[in-house]
Amino acid sequence: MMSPRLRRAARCIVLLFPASAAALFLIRAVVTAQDQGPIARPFSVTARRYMFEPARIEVFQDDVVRIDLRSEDIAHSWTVDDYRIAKRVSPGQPVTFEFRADKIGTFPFYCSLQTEDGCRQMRGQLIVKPRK
Ligand SMILES: [Cu+2]
Repeated sequence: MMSPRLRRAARCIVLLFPASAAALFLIRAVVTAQDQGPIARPFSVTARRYMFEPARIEVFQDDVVRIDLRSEDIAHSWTVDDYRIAKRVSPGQPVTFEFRADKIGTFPFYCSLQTEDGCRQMRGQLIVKPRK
């Protein structure tokens, strides 16, 4: 944010030098762009006997990944060891969480709950690609 005094000074400069109005506009546009930070990447993930939907999540490095996780039947978890994430979800109680995808690579996710043997089959991949 510009302080009132700075804004007054800027207006004064604009009156004296009209060409600087364009320059000020550009500077403000650049500052605004920097303020916006990383892009949030939302995903709705459904867990059910015995799969995740989607089973493949692709993002770019440093994206902020937001997972809206829900279960359609029993309690499951969405676990990614390499990112130290283990989120448990119960039916009717969706959970939302975020993390920064700071490591490049292909990371398996799975259900770590042992309530039912079938949960061992619940697998997917988090793919974090390098930014170009
Ligand atoms: Cu499970």
